[in-house]
Amino acid sequence: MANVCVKNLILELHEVNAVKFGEYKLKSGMMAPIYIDLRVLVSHPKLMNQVSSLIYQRVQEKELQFDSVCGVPYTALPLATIICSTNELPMLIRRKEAKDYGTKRMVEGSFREGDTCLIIEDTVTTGSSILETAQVLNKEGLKVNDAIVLMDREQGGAEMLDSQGIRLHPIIPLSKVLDVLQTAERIDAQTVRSVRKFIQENNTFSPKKENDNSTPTPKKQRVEQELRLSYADRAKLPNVHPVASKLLNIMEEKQSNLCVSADVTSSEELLQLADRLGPKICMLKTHIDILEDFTGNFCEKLQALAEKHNFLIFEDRKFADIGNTVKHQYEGGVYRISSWSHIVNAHVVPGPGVVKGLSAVGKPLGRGCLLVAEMTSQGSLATGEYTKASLHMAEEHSDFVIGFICVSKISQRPGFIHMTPGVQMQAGGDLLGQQYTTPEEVIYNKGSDVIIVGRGILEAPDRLKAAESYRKSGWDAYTKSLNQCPIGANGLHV
Ligand code: S5P
Repeated sequence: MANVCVKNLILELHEVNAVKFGEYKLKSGMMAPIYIDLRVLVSHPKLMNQVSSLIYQRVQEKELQFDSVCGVPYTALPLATIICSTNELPMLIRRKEAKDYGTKRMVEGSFREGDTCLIIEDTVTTGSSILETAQVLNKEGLKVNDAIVLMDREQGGAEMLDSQGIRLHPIIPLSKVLDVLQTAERIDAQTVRSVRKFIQENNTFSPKKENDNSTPTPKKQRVEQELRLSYADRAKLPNVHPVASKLLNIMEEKQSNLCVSADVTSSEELLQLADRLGPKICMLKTHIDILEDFTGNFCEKLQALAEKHNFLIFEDRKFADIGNTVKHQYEGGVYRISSWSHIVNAHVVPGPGVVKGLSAVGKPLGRGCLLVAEMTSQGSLATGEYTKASLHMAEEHSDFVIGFICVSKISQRPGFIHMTPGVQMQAGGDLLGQQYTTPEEVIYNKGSDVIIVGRGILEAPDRLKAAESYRKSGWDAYTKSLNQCPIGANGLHV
């Protein structure tokens, strides 16, 4: 195929309304000044050929190595077909119908375990459609190292995919579209400004610059806008820790991102609480050392309730000593925490030794650990550089660390879980420095995953009713943040 001029292609895409400007209402109700819909391409064979040719040019320029090609359904499917047919490349088709899981193959075509597959996509916003396709291919034993996309809305998709080990090769960045159309006087400066502003304000992933070890700065508005992957999708990611994956699946299944902080001092009361609130929660948090009547068989009973109601147990021990000491504290003593608690947490103040010590005990048992990256108490010193250090430590030990105790989302890795305490229905505090935020603020605005609620439930006249109302509030905030997604499940933008 002949070389394709990108500038002319942009003008033609604009002519056929594949790129439109105006006021477009997103599913969320939010208004957007641009609409990209490459589905119309199928009605313009010349353009189909040009786009396919451009994509293949990029494959050659980048000298990409792969065994087969897969287009993200549906828009990129015909593009992949043309490319593969013209250049005699083997193609794979990813099935989209979820109901076929388990009964039919999810990937059609011939391949061998360990083969590499190149993904082709028409438009990228968050990168979630490419990731979803990569996950399906991974499940079948295929590797995905590269993805080529025609249009990149430059809203963070490339960075998100990079964090999952997929290199994105965009052909036309949105800024180029704006430049070409403005130069050709198809759009005016005001339109360009408003699209740029919209794109900037709706970036879905904070890019980390090279040599920049800083914590990605949480956006002032909604941090949760960044990834918008569902708990279920995150559970399926290839490099997510099994405990994180289990938790994410429980959350999705029980429609609960509520962790109850069972800060009571009697074993009997704690067990009753676990049994009663069990159906409402994804996790139960304990402070085992505040029990006045602890006995060994308490833990067995608690474990049985965790099984019965399908929740995880998190002992909020906040280990903070040298590796050798925490190893003993975790494994031995009266409480034998590692034998019953799925998750523990640690302060990062001692340095990486604390994680290594805990990991030596917890990893062989399949346990997970949260790092205390921030605290909710007034005057907390866990801020700035300290928080950054915890992020770094988590990344270095992601075979044991599953996430953070934090005030808001601090990591872009979808495999890490953010858990936030200091939650009540009304913002405020207690007399000892605790600061409270609402479930909506924590999940929707701050981008956290799990709300940890103690006295908001424990001091309510009806604990079950209170737990249900926190569960609902946390879950509604989560579903609202998913629905805000300006990209549909099929990669389209309204
Ligand atoms: O920064 C933190 C970290 C934790 S784990 N702030 C907290 O409040 N916590 C714990 O969350 C705290 O130890 C307590 O068990 C729970 C909050 O309880 P509440 O009664 O204030 O909701």
